[in-house]
Amino acid sequence: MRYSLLGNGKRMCPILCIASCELVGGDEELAMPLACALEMVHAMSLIHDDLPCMDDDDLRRGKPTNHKVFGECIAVLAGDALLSLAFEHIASKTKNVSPDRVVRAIAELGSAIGSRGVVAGQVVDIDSEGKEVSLKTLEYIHVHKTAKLVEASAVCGAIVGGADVAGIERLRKYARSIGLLYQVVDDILDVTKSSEELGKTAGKDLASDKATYPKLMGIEEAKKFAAKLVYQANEELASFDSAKAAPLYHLAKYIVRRQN
Ligand code: GRG
Repeated sequence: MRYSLLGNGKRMCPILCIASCELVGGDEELAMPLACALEMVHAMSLIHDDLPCMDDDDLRRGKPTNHKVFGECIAVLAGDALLSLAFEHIASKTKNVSPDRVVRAIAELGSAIGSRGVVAGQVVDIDSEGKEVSLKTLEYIHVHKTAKLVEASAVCGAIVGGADVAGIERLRKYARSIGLLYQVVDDILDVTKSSEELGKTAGKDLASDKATYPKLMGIEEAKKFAAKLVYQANEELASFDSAKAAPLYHLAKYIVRRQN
């Protein structure tokens, strides 16, 4: 559990959760247990995603994957225990937030990662392997597999920070856009990085089986789509105080400009 949770991840979900809480006027401490829980859920999803029965990856963040170090059984159980600890941590460590808000945040997270959220995205992703995938299906996969947890991060932060319904919904849409943006940029980087490595114009991802945005719409259209998602995300922030929203503007910018 420690091996995967305390590694050198970007901590995007916790940062988003705390920034959303602060944007709506809450203190960092209100959102900290939630922020930690989000990282636990993220870590467990990576452990399970890397297993031989799923993506069968040997490396994560430049280090051997959890099951390579501890074996498959312990990796499955470490993921299970992180998921369980996440909810225990929110319920037992959140302080100075009304029980109503804590329960709403728990419900939001539970629904975001379950059979209508992250798990649904993973099911469709696995089911699509080796098949021709439409743009609509690709978007379904990423909106669920990746963006749902990002969305829950912003929404949970906003709930414990005391946001009203309109504020929560704006942050939900902002987060959905940056969650999808993350994947579009990932797909673009796969192409551009492998092009650099191979010294040719078509990178390995264009040739591989995996459906990606550049493969389905072309690299230039994928870049335009990324720019549109940044614009949509920023539009949702427009009604908030711009100084308070600065971390969230920067987060969108960071995602679109990242190089790895
Ligand atoms: C969540 C209940 C539950 C089950 C998990 C295995 C699975 C079901 C879902 C897969 C989810 C998954 C791995 C989505 C991809 C998310 C994503 C963008 C990963 C990449 O994360 P990085 O590299 O993470 O940005 P770090 O933390 O290294 O910065």
